[in-house]
Parts: sequence; C-alpha cells; structure tokens
Amino acid sequence: MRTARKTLSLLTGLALGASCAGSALADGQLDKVMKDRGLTEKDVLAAAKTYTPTGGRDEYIVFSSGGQSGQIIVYGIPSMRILKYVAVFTPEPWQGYGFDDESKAVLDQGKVRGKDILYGDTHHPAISETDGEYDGQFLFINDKANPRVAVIDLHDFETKQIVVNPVYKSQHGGAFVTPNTEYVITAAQYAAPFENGFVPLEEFNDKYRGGVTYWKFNREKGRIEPENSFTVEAPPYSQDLSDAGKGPSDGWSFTNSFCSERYVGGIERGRPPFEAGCSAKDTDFLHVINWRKAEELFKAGKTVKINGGNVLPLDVAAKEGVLFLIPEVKSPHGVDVSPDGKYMIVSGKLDTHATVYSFEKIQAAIKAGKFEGKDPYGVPIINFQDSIHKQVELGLGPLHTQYDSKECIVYTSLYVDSMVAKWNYCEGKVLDKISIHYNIGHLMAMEGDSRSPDGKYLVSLNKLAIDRFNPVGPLHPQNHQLIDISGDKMELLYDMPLPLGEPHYAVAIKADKLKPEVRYKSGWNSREDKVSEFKTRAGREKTERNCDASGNCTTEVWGTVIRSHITPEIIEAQVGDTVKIHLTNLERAEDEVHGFAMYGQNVQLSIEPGKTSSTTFVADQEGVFPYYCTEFCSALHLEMQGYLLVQPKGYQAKAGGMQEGVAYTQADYDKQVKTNVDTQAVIDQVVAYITSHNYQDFPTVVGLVEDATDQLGFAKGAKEKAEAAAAKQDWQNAMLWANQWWQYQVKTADLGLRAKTFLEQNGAKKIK
Ligand code: K7E
Ligand code: CUA
Repeated sequence: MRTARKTLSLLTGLALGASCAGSALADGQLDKVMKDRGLTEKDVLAAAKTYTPTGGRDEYIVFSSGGQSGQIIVYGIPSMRILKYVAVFTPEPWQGYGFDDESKAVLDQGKVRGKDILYGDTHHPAISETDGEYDGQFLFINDKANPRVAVIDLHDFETKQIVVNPVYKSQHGGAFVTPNTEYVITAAQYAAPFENGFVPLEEFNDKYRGGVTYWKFNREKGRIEPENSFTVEAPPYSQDLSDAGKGPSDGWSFTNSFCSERYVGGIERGRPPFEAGCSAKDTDFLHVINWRKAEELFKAGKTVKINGGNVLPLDVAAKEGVLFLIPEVKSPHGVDVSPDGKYMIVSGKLDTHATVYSFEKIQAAIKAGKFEGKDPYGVPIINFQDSIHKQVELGLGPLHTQYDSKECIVYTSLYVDSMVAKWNYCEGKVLDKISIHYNIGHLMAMEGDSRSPDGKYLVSLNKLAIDRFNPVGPLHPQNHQLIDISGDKMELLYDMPLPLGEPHYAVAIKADKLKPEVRYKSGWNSREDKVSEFKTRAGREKTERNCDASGNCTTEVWGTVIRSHITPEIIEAQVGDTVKIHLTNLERAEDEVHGFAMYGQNVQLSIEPGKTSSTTFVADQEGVFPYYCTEFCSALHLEMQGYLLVQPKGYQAKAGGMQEGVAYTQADYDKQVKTNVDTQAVIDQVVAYITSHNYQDFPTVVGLVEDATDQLGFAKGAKEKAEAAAAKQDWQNAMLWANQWWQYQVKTADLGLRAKTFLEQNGAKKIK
C-alpha cells in the first residue's frame, strides 16, 4: 500500500496530469505490473523518461555509424526507437540502393582502383555546420577500410556521393567538419605509400606516409569537390582521430596518432608484433595543423599531384608553418575541441590521464618559435608542458570526451573500467562516475560537437553487450545506453541493442532542425537531385524495341506506378535483348511507395512518391518473368502485377486471342453498376465534407485530394468504356470495365477518407 501511494505520487510528479492518472493507478494496476515484472521505482521513472506514446515524437535524432554494415542507423532520443537504416557504402534492397541504376551510379563512384567495394567500415558521422551549429542539411561519414567519404543529403536521407581518397590506403580520423562546413576533414590511419605500386616494408620510414585530407564541400551543389580538396602529407605515425578548431582556433585542426615509434611488426620474420613496438615509447604526437595556411599554399600551387590528388609535401608543411607536433601520452584516442574552441582534450588509452591542451599556449609557443626540437622529418615539436592547461587522472583506458551545456563540464569514456567519468576540465576535478555494460568506446552528448552543446542526454556506445540481452548466438548485438545527464548524478535510463555492425560514433541533432521532404517533385532522379530524363506522365507510358546495326536490341519501357497497377502490365522482349525499365511513381500521397521486383533478374526498386527509378538487365534466357509491387500499398496490392515475356527470336503471337477464365452476363454487369452507384454516393458525402472545410490550409490533404481527383478521373474513363461495351451488348468487356471503374472509386474513397480523418483530427474549420 505504501509503495502504491509512493508510486502514484511519483507518477503525478512526472506530470502525467490529473486526467490520465485516473482509475488504473488507483486500482493498483501499476503496482501490480511493477511487482509482476520486478520493476523498481527507479525503473519506472526511467521508463517514464523514455517511453513515447503512440504518435509521439522524439526531441533528438541520432545518426549512428553502422560500422561494418556500411550503413547509418537513425534513431530517436529519448525513445531509442530506430527510424531508418540509411544505405551508404553497401547495397540495401529495401531502398533499392545498389539495385536501381541511379544508386548504382553512386556506388560506382566508390570503386577503389577499379574494383567494386560493396561494404564500408563506417566510423564517424558528422552533421554539416553553419557558424559552428548543426544545420541539419548534410551528413558525412568515413569508411576506414577503404579510404572513402560519403555525402548524405538530409532533405531525403539518401546517399548522394562517395569520394575515394587518392593517396591513402586506410582512413580513420573523419569525418569532422569545419565550423561552416568549408571542409570535411579525414586523416589516414595505417601508413602506406601514397603511390599505388609496391614499396618494401624496409623503406617504411622513407616511403610510407600518413596525412590529413581537407575535402572541399560545395554547399550549393551539396557535393564534395575532389579537385578543390587537398591532403597535408604527414609522417608515417598512425594518425587517428581529428577535430576541427572553432572560434579562436578556427582555421586549425588537430589529429592525434599512435605508433609514432614507426614500428613495423612481422612475427613471420621473427620480429616482435605490432602491438609491442607500437606502444613502447611513453608518448605519441598530437598533430596541430594550420589548414588555412595549407589552403593558401594549395591555391598558390605549392601542392603536387599524386594519383590525381593534391598533396602538400611534408617538407613544405614543416617549413611553412602548416604542421606542428606536440607530445601526447602513450597511444591516445580521441581529440575533442571545446565548444569555445580554446581547449583540446586528449585521452591516454594506455594511460589513466586526460590532457587538456590550451590553444592559446600552443599559439604562444608557435609565435615565439619556442620548440623543443624537430622530428626526423623536420616538423617542429612544441614542448608538452608549454602547451597544456591541465592533466587529470580519470581511470583506466580513457578514450573519448563530450562536452556538456554546463561550462567546464565534460564526460570521458573509460574503456577498461567500463565507466563514464564526469569531470570539470577547467579545474581538473572528477565529479561523478557511472558504470556501463560493457567496454565503452565513444560517447555522445546532444549536439555535442557543436558550439553550443545541449547536455541533457548522453549515449554510451559500448563495444561489448555480453549478458545484456536475450542470447542470439555468438555474434551479439551492440549496446547503446542512454544516460540522463540533466542532474548532478548521471542516471542510466535505457539499453538499446543495435543489431547492425559496430557503431563507433554517433551524432545527435535537435529533431526540429531536420526538415525532410515527404515526396519528390514529379519524375525525380533522387540521386542526382534533378528531374529524371525518364520521367513519365500518366497516359504517356510506352515500350520501344530498337536494334542497332550489329543486331543488338534494346527493349525500353517508360512506365508508371500508381495504386493499384503497374503500366505496362505486359512487357514483350526477345531473348538477348537489353531490357531497360524506367518507372515513375505518380502518387502524391505521403508514404505511398511502390516497389518493383521481378523473378530471376535481381531487380528490386523502391519508388517513393514522385520518384523515377530505372533498372537495366540482359534478358539472356527465354521465359516468363512475373513482376509485382513489393510494398503493400492498397487493398489491391497483390493484383499490382505484370509479366515480362522473353520470347524466342522472331516469335509471332498466336491467333485467336486470350483465354477467358469466366464468361460474364448482363446480370453481372447490372449488379456491378449498382455497387458503383452506391459507392459514388459514399464518395459524394466525403467530397461534401472535405469541400465544406478549409482543406486548402492543409498541404497533406491537398496532396490527398489531388490524388483522389486523379483516381476519380480514371473512374470516369473506365465508366465510359463500360457503357460503350454495354451499348454493344459486349457483356464481357462491359463487366470488366465496370469493375475497373469500381476499383478507381475504391481508391478515390480510400484517399478521401484519409483526407477526412486528417481534417477531423487536425481541427479543420467549417467554411460553408
Ligand atoms: Cu572506434 Cu572513433 Cu573509430 Cu574510438 S573509434 S572507440
Ligand atoms: Cu504498389 Cu503494392
């Protein structure tokens, strides 16, 4: 009883409101559920902080790397509900990605030295910024295994471009954007020769190199411009994570490294392994780069061309004051610039400390020309003590740091300890620690990389899940844990299993900054963001077969899809033809996607409202190939079907026409017409409701009404055909066209009812 009252007051305290904290609670039902499921009050409070009732929306949208899946995972906070997987480096049939010709062209951009690479090891997503704030327009992500960067446009959440780094053979420290997204920064990881040929490992120090690349982003075009991008060559220290300066440090970027020992293992040659030689020294190097200066030198022609890319040579970077090094403790991981741009926090990984570097002190040392020496490549080294603000002992295996909305407060992941440390970097004081499960890598705060982080929530991106979830075999899901950081103490709220690769990093943006479209402009090539050359209007569908001089023939279809038919319903080709099918979705209604799958040809398109998608294949075998719509789009979805007939060469159709399954009579026709008249009465009522309200004020309804008007127009056409056939007492065709007339009516009614419901639920006003 006492628990029940406490629970009740707890929930009232959560502002559930008097009206809904009604009888169920008073009956002790909540108490019973808690008892049955073994929930504590803390659990119920955590549930109330994350539970999102039907129709509810999230405050933040997360873009998480999908690791080896080569995709991006989109989910909401605080609900932790997954909203979408965005296909990036990997074919993904639901979205038709890597199946339609338009997206194949994007994947083709990602070929490495002529080879298809159909996966990616994605690590770090970054949202485009304007004046250091997330603007919600574009998303970038790196591929570590194959040194690539992808551009995703957030107006439709589709991958638009993949660029391949011309000189790296792996690439980890990216993507990180400069405060106005002038550049997307990526850094190499495992040193390798910039040229593509063979260079023996014995020449590692002389010929293997690392670097930091600045990809020029053209915001108007929404694309990276490789020709205006450049790489600053760096010594063969394994460059790791990077971050861009902001505020006072804008124009600079920071990249840390491990294995600055330049150790090359080789157990096969009797040498101690990489891990022994790569962590032998006590320090590695933080790379401090004046990218504005590098940009000037690039524009002044000081770069050289390697594999078609622009490279600023290491000796030039060292001599011209582009590249500086500062010692950092043993095998660091993570360099995170503070929101005000004054500090950079680097964690030790193999050390228990986090180091807070001061940009002001670094600049003072550079201006004074005060260096403790040069590295073997002539790069000036700034003294460690001259550049740090504080060093703080946090725990075992510190990795990454995120900034709070509260001044001086940060959170650092402790991989070995499986904890998050909350600390004050201005004063160098640890404030709180929380355990996570297990082995945290990155962590992420809301808008944490921006100039003004929001705090509120932290997500811990854990490397292992071990016993957190129901077992599903040796390959476990990953675990993202949601932590409430609004109070003094961190509170764990939720465990979310992520069954899609290892997400290294994620970024969260305020949901209301995203304004994705719900449909495309009609006949849209979404990958190139322009009207498709294959856009097809209703009534303009056609199929053409043409052969060139050497007898190679192409059957090309310009078709449409709309509830519930694919036009054409029959495609005739001859064996050996190249078949090209372009389909335009004529729908304007939200969420009315049609799919297009075909037997035995590896064809699966996703055709969203307004989109035009194409597929090309060779019909190399005779046969009958059914195709159909793969999205359950209406009551007659299963009937949204057709046949590709691959005929023998020179085939002639048989005389005598089609075999009919059923013979219809006048009675069948009259019965159908009566049904249609009744249906029309329902439609008339719905139309009367809609037109007597201010539906023009609701764009969603306007779209539905336009679609409904189309369908009603088709109904009229079918009605005329039915009546013409009836006049000739051709009851077979009269009945079938009367039925088609009814099909169009049903779709009209369906759309009309959706519009009416929308108006009722959204407070439409009666106008006449
Ligand atoms: Cu896994 Cu940022 Cu690639 Cu750390 S990285 S954990
Ligand atoms: Cu279109 Cu199912």
